[in-house]
Amino acid sequence: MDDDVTHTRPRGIKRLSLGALSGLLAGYAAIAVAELVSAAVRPESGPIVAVGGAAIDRTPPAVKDWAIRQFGTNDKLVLQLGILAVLSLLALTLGILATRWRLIGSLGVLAFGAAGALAATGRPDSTGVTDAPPSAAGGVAGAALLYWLVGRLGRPAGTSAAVSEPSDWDRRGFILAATAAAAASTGAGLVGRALNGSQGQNAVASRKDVVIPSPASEATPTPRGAALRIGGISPYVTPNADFYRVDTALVVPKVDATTWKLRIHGKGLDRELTLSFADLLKMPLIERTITLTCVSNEVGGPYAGNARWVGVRLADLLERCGVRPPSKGGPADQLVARSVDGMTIGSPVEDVMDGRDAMLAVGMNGQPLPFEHGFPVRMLVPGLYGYVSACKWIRDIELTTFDAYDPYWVKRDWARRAPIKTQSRIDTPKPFARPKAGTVMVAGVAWAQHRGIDKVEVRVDDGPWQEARLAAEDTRDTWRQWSYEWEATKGSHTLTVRATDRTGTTQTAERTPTIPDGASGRHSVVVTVD
Ligand SMILES: Nc1nc2c(c(=O)[nH]1)N[C@H]1C(S)=C(S)[C@@H](COP(=O)(O)O)O[C@H]1N2
Ligand SMILES: [Mo]
Repeated sequence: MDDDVTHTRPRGIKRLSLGALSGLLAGYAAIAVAELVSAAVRPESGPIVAVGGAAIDRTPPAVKDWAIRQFGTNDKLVLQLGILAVLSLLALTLGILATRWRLIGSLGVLAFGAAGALAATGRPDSTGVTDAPPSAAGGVAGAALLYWLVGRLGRPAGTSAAVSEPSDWDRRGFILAATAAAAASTGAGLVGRALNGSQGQNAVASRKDVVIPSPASEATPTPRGAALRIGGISPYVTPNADFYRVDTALVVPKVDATTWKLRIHGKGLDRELTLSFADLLKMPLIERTITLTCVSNEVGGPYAGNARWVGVRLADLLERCGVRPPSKGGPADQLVARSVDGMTIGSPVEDVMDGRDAMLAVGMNGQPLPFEHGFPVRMLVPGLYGYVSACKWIRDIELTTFDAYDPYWVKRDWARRAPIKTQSRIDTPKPFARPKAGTVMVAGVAWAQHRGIDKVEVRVDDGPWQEARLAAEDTRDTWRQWSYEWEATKGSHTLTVRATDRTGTTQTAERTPTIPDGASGRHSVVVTVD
């Protein structure tokens, strides 16, 4: 009866390809609709960011370290592209499935929407079920589209077409539907993008308006001779644009300083405190040069930077609330900082109040904090690795105990307490460099924050340790440059460096991994002298 129709209906490879295409379009629509809906919720609730964030939360430290090593700060881009690739593959497969079992294909899309919604609500920064709608709506839109598009292809071969069925395969109809779906998705996606982008505009405007008052207590001027002029050495002060960035945020939080609030609460306070950004700027500000270091830094790695920060002394604020350190009978030994993106970072109350320049920083190298580095306010505690001290985009400080609460990284097997280990790095020559025989300048930086660096030594091959020349010390919270003039002879040589801190402890040769409390060992560079 409808013989001529059935045989124009796509079969075999052609049917599967059209199914795959439908799947891809459905996936695309799902993500675009989710993006659009996330603009009404918050950008972080979108499925790619949510699934990516969930993946970051669950990545074992070894894999995370590997990813950071392989891709550096591009690790997040690689992750998002990876998620897109996997999603495309899944969508394509579901599309092919749907050419045979239309409902099952669609339900598959719906299931991935549900998975995205689950990932979004399970993030540490999640505001709860309100984070579910973007992925859920995306899933529904994708499922419906797949059902509809595959419907255009007609019934699979081998099933009998009902007489009432309209024309089985309407080629032009399919092309029209597919094109319309692609166009609508692109539109939804672009509108979503634009809306999500504009949410950050208030934050950008608020940052432009920030004027940081001059500090009541200025940093010691950098002593002459603290910054050596040697090619290839890390500059004494790291420019903001070159400052390393380590965080779990797939989307850099854009916080509006005019609506930002910080709450200080918890155990042992006489009074809680809620501060606005303007309140903070009215307090006496301190300016300090502090070297920040990441616990994930491998021996010789790049995750250390030195900047001039301006902020409020954290101890002043805590004292205003009546907080006492454990040594003065205070009941709280852990200060937990929370960020707008749900990060939790725990520091010892004792360290924060022992007289060091722990601060809530608002300025970095003469500018308001860059968004990447925690605008409007971040914490810093000289001498502690960033993951136990340097909460960016901070919004809440809770006084508690180490027994009562494990913050984000501690839940992931990193140490509860982590003072920075004494380390030194050879910046020049670079590994596998080919310097000419004669005098070669070997130089780099050494750090042991809050203890200070007293000595740096260099060894060539298995020779004796030779004392390097140390640049002038700024403070014990800052790194120190060093240099050593090496009379290089032809051949392959290994240069090794070690530092001694002011407690008299020399950097150990024993190699430990970054987890749980920072890498130890000595940095070596192999060069061939021509
Ligand atoms: N909100 C938030 N703050 C954070 C982190 C994070 O992932 N989220 N990472 C911490 C870590 S591990 C380090 S080393 C420092 C890095 O600060 P930077 O990116 O400004 O160099 O930020 C800390 N503060
Ligand atoms: Mo870190």
